[in-house]
Amino acid sequence: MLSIQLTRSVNSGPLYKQIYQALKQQILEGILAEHDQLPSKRELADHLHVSMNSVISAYQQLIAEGYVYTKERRGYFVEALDAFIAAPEEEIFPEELIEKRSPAYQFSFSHMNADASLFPFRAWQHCEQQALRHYAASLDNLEHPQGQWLLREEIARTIGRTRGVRCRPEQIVLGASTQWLFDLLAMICDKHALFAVEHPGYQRIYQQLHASGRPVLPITVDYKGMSPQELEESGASIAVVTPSHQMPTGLIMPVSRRIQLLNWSYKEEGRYIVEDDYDAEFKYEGDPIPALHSLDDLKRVIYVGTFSKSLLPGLRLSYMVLPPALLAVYKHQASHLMQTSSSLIQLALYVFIKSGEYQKHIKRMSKHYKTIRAELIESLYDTFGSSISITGEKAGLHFLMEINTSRPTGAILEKAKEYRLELYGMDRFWLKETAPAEGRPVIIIGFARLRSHDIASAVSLLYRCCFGRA
Ligand code: 76U
Repeated sequence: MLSIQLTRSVNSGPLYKQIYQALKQQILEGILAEHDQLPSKRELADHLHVSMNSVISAYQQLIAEGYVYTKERRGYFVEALDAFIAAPEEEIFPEELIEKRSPAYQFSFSHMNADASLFPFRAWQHCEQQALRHYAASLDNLEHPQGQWLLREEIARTIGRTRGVRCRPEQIVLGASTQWLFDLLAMICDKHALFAVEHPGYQRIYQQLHASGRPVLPITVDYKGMSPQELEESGASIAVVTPSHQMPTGLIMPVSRRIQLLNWSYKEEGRYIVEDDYDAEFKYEGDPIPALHSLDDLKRVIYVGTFSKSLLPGLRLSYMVLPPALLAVYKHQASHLMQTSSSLIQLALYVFIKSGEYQKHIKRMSKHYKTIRAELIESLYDTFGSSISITGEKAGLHFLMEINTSRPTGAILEKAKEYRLELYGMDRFWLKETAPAEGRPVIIIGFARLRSHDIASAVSLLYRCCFGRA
């Protein structure tokens, strides 16, 4: 008779599970050979002093998984299984794959944050409740591939009013990240079309487009934005730009360059400009500058927006506005792809915008970021004096700081790590293969998560990174 050890303690799990495990193990190890007959249910139950039900459940599970088969009126038999061709190895998980917890920074100058401590979570919760109360029934099926209609309608209204982007909800495609939307774009744009991206620029989009299998062309950003000459010579037909606040230089593209880029797109069929308007909600001096999309009468601009900066990166909600010609291609080639962002978040956001909470939040955050940014800049100049120059500070949640120090950027970033200061340099945005010329170090200063009372300490640490003992 089979040898099976059962443990009858609270923690050892149900008896049928133990019988099932033991038999499975013996089959896999070949202790029970193929076509061996197993004891009858009654025999095994008597032998193990367990109820028939425990044996029945164990046998049923083994049959369901295919370890055991039955023959009518003859009983239970071990299935014929191939032996594994590889011997089991001692389990060693590669050291480099073990996830380390990200360091606890003292202060953050990261450009990747928004300020969660000022987010109106109560109001958000209320909107989620409203969304559940009115739309819970719609959560039981897959939503439209482009996302919830109600939210698309609300976004179309909002960007019409705040960014001058005139579009219909039908043109909007929602997605869980800007990166994913670029994946979609790569799918629906002509296979031979080459993408041009800003250099320096946003690495993640560059890498994403690269992964779509075609060369991606980094085009120099001069003092007005992406160079139209270099773009024309590159042979690209889709140019990705950040006109409201160039990532990372912070430059606001003047209308002269906007017109030049639009004219570039009008010169040939199939040319498009992707306007990535990631942090346009925050503009500190004068009125907001309308999106490049608003100047485009020939429908060559694909507008991309995100709620990562205006609300929270953790919401994972972005969208793009497709010109009708590309929308037709999307419908034909990509609408089998399911929506990637959560319906519940979309519906909550719809209520959040509709009830006016969104605009209230943007207003409050603009005021807050404006103050933090002014205090930070003042503190930087007080501490560093004339050894720094700041650029790109007129909009968005970051600016650049060039430092007149002999210490290279790498050494500054190393020091920052040592002081648990989150800090990034321009190398992060370097897309061309040629190494950057060794000039003065330039670092990117994000201020979204800085608290007013931390500014002096954070700036003094930053000073030590640049000028303190090596
Ligand atoms: C986003 C640019 C240029 C879009 C961005 C960002 O997926 O909607 C930066 C880094 O949150 P998503 O992307 C928004 N376009 O810089 C946001 N930047 C990233 C998160 F902050 C990371 O990796 O340097």
